[in-house]
Amino acid sequence: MSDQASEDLMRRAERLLPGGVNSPVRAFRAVGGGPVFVERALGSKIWGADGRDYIDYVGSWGPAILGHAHPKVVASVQEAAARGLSYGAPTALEVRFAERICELYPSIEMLRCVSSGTEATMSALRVARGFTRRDVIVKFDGAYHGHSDALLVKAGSGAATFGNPDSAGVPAGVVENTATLAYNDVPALEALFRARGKDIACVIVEPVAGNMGCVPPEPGFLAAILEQCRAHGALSIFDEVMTGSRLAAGGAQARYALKPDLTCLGKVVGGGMPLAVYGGRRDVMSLIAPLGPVYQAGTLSGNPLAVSAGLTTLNELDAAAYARLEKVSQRLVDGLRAALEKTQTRGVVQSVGAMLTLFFHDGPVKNWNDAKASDTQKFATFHRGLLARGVYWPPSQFEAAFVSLAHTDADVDRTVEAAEGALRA
Ligand code: KE4
Repeated sequence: MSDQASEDLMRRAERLLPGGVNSPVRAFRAVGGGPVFVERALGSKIWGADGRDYIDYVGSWGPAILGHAHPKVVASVQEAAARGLSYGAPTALEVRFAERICELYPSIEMLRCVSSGTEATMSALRVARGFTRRDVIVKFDGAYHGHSDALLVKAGSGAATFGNPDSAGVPAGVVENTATLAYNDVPALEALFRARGKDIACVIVEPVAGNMGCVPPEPGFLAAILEQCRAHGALSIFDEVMTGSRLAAGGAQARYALKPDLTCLGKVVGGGMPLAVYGGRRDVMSLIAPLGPVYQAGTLSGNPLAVSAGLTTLNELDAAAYARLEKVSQRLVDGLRAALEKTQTRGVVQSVGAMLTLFFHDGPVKNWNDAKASDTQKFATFHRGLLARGVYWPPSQFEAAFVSLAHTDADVDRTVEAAEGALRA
């Protein structure tokens, strides 16, 4: 069923925006067909340019955990806007926000607000290199930490590989100190530290991977990262831009009872507005200007509207909210697994809390090598089938789907019915 209004908008957009979008994944290139141009959203729904509504599992890629346009969040932004949109000066709001984050994340003793997850991870890497006076950074294949140069490296194979740029415009010199390893591969991590431990500034990890699809950490994997970093004088960085305050009030680190040296947050903590955070050990964060020699700055950092949206969102996320998220997410996971079974489809559903992925793969998917063996054509057909049945699913096999507090049991049951139909197509 074509959405003529979106198609018309896409033709205009493509003349002026690369691929017609302001972020690549939105172009639907991985699933074919044109994107839905969204007119508005409320609760668990979005409305396309042609007026059709969809049950939404993108949720702005994670921020919309309360559901879209939550009245308290909207009101808080409106009230803040009436007092001025941005001052470029400190505010009491930012102090309250910082106090709230430190309450929720005991590993964060000091933090800095920025405007995107990319800025948060880029800045965390810089302060880790400044603190350790070392250059090598370690990431995992299939993980995405935003688009700063040092993190755009091609996936390796097997043992550690030192980065080949994974984007044009990134000089080899910028990524020569970026090592990549397979996610969940503790022996390879230990081998890299044996070989290069004294050169490693930090290890950055998605504590639950979401950017290769949802891949949980194997038991002991995250603890091994903290242990290796501690033993070799490197810093552990949990990139919780996606998992933070989604998997628990205190993020994946609370769920797995771990304390990284640095943490990056975004998405949920900004409630849908441009707000992200990096923070952690006081002795590390004290190196950030104007206190210390590591420079980082931002015109709109800690913007009062964004902080209002973030604070209001966090205030809604109490224990009952997380219990509900777990319950509704499990209903969806169980329903999708049943649909795979009923339609005798080769697939696996992997989830942690309110983030999940249906892989067209026998499973388990434990790393990027596993994930990229998924049947992406089958995923594309599945995605189009869901869309035609009124369900808006992340337009890539290598993304996580997000459940919000606004998703009802009826939404989930309708989604499972649509999935069964799409799987039979
Ligand atoms: P932003 O710069 O897009 O705010 O955050 C980058 C980032 C950092 N760390 C993690 C774990 C992330 O998931 C992200 C961004 N996530 C993607 C979705 N996979 C954002 C969607 C997009 O790129 O349009």
